[in-house]
Amino acid sequence: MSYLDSHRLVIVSNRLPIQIKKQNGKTTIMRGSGGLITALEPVLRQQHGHWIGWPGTYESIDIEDKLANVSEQTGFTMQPVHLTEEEFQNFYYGFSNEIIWPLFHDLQTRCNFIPVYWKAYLSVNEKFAQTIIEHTTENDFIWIHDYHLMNTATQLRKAGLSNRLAFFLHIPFPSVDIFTKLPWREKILKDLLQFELIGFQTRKDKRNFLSSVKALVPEAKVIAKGSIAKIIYKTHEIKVGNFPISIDFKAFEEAAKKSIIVDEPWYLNNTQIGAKTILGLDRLDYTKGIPEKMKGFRNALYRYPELRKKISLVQLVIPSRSGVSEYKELKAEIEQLVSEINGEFAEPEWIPIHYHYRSLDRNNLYAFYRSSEIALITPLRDGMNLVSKEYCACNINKDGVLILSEFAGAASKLKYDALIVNPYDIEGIADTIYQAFIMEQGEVERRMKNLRKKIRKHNIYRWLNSFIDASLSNH
Ligand code: GDG
Repeated sequence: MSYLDSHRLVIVSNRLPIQIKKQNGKTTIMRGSGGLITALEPVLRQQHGHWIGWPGTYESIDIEDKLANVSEQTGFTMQPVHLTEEEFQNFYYGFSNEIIWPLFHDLQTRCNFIPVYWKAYLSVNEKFAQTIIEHTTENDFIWIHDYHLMNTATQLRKAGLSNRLAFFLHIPFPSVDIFTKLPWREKILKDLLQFELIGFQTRKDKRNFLSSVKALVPEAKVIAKGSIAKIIYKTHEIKVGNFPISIDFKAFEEAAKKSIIVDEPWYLNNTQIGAKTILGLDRLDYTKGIPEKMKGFRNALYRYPELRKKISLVQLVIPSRSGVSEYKELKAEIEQLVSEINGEFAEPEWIPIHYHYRSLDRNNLYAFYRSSEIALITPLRDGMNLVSKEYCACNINKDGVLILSEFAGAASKLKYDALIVNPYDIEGIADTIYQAFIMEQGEVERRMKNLRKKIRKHNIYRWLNSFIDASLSNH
C-alpha cells in the first residue's frame, strides 16, 4: 500500500488548471494550458486529490459551486483562492513575472526590483496559506508548486500548521552570482528552508540552490552527499533533491494513435508537397528563444540553398501573459521576422514559415507532433521543457528528429539522442537543421527509439513516486 492510498494529495499552485470564460452572461469552465498543468493533472486525477489555486477570475460569487460541478469531469476537487485585481497585478505580473521569472532564467537585466511587488508577494502568499489551513486536514500531503509561492511555508508554520510540507520548483534555480542580485535573497532562502523537502528539475538547479544557501545563510549546515542532500537549519532538517518532471507518456502515445489524428495535418500535406516540416511550439515568452530559432532557420536557407522548397518551419505560438508590454514587443519581433523571411524566400508553391498565434485544439497538437519530421526547440533557459518529451511520445512512426537547446532541463537526459544546439549560435542552429535534414532513416529511427524508451520509463508517475519516496525516507 502506498502512502498516498491513506493520505490525500493536495497540490497548491498559483493557478487552478482551468480557465473561466464568460460569454453572453454564461460561464464556461475550460482546461488551462502550460507545462505545470500538463504534468500535474494526470497525477491528481489518478490520486483523486485536491487542487488549491487562483481560479483565473476576480469574481468570487458562486465560484466554489461552479468548481464543485466540474469535479466529476476533472477527477479531483478544487478550492479557489480569491484575489483582488491589484493583488494579482503586483504579486503575479509584478514580483513573480518581472522579478523571479527573468532572474531565475539568467536574464537579470529584465528584472524590475520594485519594493511594492515584494509586499504584495508576502500578502498573497499569506492568503494562500490561510486557504490551505481552512481546507486541509492533518492527514493531507501538502505539496506547494513553483516560484509564486516560495513564502507560503513560513506563513503556514507561523499559523501553527504541522503537516509535512513539500515544494517543487518548475523553473531553473540560477547560479549564486545571479541569485545574489535579488534584494530579498536571504529572506527567500530562509522561506524555502521551512519546507521538509525541496525539489528541483535538474542536478544543476539543486547545486545552484545549495551554493546559494552556503553563501547567504552561513548558519545553515549543508550535507551534499548522495542523491538527496540535507540541510540543517536551526533545529529543522530539510531534504533537497532533483526530480526531472515528465509527461504521461502512454496517454500521449495513445492519443497520437487515434485515427482522427492521422488525417489531421491537413493543409501542409496539400500545399507543401515534398517539403519536410520543422515544428516549433512555444508559449509566447522571451525565455523560449523564438526569434533565435527563426534567425537560425533563415541562416539555414541562406547557407544551404538545397533546403529551399524542401523544408518549412511551422511555428505555433501560444498566447501567454498578453497584458505585459515586453510580451507584446516580443510578438511584434516574431511577426517582423516571419514576414521578412517569407518575403525573402517564398515561392508560389512554398512558404518557408507557417506562423500561428493562438491556442491549439489537442488533436491538432498531437497531429503536428506525430507528423513533423523535425522538432526545433531552442529555449535560452527552460526548467525542463515538456514539448520536447511530448513530441517524442507522439512520434509513433519513429521518423522524427529532435533538435533541443542545451539550456533546457530536458537536455540533461535527452542529449545523447537529440541533436543539441546552443540557441545563441545562429550558424550552429542552421548546421543542425541541415544535419537533421540529411540524416539517414536508420539513424533517425535509432535515436527516436532511444528517446522514446527513456521518456516512457521516466514518466510522470515515476516522478511522483520518487518525490513522495524522498519525502518519506530518512536519508
Ligand atoms: C513550465 C516550465 C517545465 C502548448 N500549446 C497548447 C498547450 N500546450 C502545452 C504543451 C505543454 C505545455 O503547454 C508547455 O510546457 P513546457 O514545459 O514546454 O513549458 P512551460 O509552460 O513554460 O512550463 C517548464 C514545466 O513548467 C513543467 O515543470 O517543463 O520548463 O517553464 O504541455 O503541450 N496546451 C493546450 N493548448 C495549447 O494550445 N491545452
